[in-house]
Amino acid sequence: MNKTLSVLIICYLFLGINNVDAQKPKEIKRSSITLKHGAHRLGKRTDQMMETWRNYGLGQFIHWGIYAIPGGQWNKRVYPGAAEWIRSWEGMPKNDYDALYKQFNPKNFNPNAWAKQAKDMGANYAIITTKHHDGFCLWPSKFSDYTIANTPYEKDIIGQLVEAYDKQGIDVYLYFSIIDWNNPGYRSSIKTDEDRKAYETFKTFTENQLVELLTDYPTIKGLWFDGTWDEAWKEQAEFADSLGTKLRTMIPGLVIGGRFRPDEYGSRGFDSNGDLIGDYEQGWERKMPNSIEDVHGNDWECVMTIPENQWGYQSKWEGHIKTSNELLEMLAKAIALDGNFVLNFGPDGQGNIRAEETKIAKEIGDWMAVNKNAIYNCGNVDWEKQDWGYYTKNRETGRIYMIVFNIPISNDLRVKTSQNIGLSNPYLLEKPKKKLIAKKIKNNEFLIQLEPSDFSKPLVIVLETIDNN
Ligand code: FHN
Repeated sequence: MNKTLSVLIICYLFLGINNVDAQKPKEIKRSSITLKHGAHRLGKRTDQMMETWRNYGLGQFIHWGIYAIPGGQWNKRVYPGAAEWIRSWEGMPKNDYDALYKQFNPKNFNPNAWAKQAKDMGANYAIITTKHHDGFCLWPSKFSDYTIANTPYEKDIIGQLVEAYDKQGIDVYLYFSIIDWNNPGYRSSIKTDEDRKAYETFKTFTENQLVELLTDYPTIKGLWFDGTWDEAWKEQAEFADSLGTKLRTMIPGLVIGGRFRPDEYGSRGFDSNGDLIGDYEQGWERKMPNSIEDVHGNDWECVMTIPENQWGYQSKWEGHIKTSNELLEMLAKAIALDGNFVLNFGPDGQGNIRAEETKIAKEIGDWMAVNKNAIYNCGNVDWEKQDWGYYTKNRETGRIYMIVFNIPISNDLRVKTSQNIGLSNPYLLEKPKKKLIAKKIKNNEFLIQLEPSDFSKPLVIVLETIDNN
């Protein structure tokens, strides 16, 4: 390493530039630092598995664990945070939480019904929590006693879910929290030699559990990592990198997002050069990009809750609860910006999916049944965005869709195509025989004229384009 580079790196570390926000690409010129554990690839993965991932469109997230038993409340007090974090609250005695598994016996758990509901909603993939930050394992891990095997329920939940979702043709991704409040070797930071020794045992445990998951559930398509923000984990660039390589050899094509491993300066998501680590950007949690520029040409996924911030079961949903139309708009936006959209479900301690979630799944599913062609296999169109909604384009056929959320009072929807691209025969996806008129008002500008109608769900208009170039 030359002198200038060392000085640069020292400034970099001292000024804390690499801590700005590990989940955001930094505006640093490419290749400013040579990294051993940074991005191993620039640009998107082009293999079949990743093509499949890119074309999923809609996914389902499931947060389930023993936190579903208190459901965000203890001793009649409501925990103000996300229900799956209740153990971290002063109002929740740790011993009480850690004994909850002895009651876990979800009599109504029906993996086939869950998978069918996801299928009917239109989900092509599902991300399922195997272990959240509390360390409780929904599979009978050989490396921990804090597992489903030691509950009154006993049976392997992950195994049943993988089987049921596989049967429905929904690809399964396993959520795994690196943070594990139950493991004695776990540390959030390493301050002493003793911590370091303990953390070494934790690393071995983590590796064992991950290898176990891929061995026991070989049909899964990827791992979804969480809880990687600890200082202790951010020091594990070399270990995490080699573990990632090992896991990828076990299941070729395995998809792992950008949250898993840090680079040698502790940057996660994006390395210290601003390049994406992993297969896709995982930072869009309960938020969405606004424009295609925001996603920097990377694959990405938005994970979204129905209430403001509840992933695990919270018996008392408070604040704004999103409607299916709001969620459909997020889905359309995600597709229009080349991403996937994943909607979270938090079943209760008995294994029931709550009525509000079932209603939303049904409403989304009803819309998807008619309009899925505008979602699956679709991505961005580089035409100027209009206020009525979002364009999407089928990556194979090139067919363009307009997903309309706002109809102007004139009932005319403006379409500005790219240079010398004309339009013919637009039609509503739900009524293909009913042709709409595309009135040309300028070279690349058209008004699609709708008839006044009741409008309670987003409309999809199919566009046929004519290339006059
Ligand atoms: O702390 C978790 C949270 O409980 C939830 O699992 C979400 C899902 O993306 N991830 C973490 C926060 O980033």
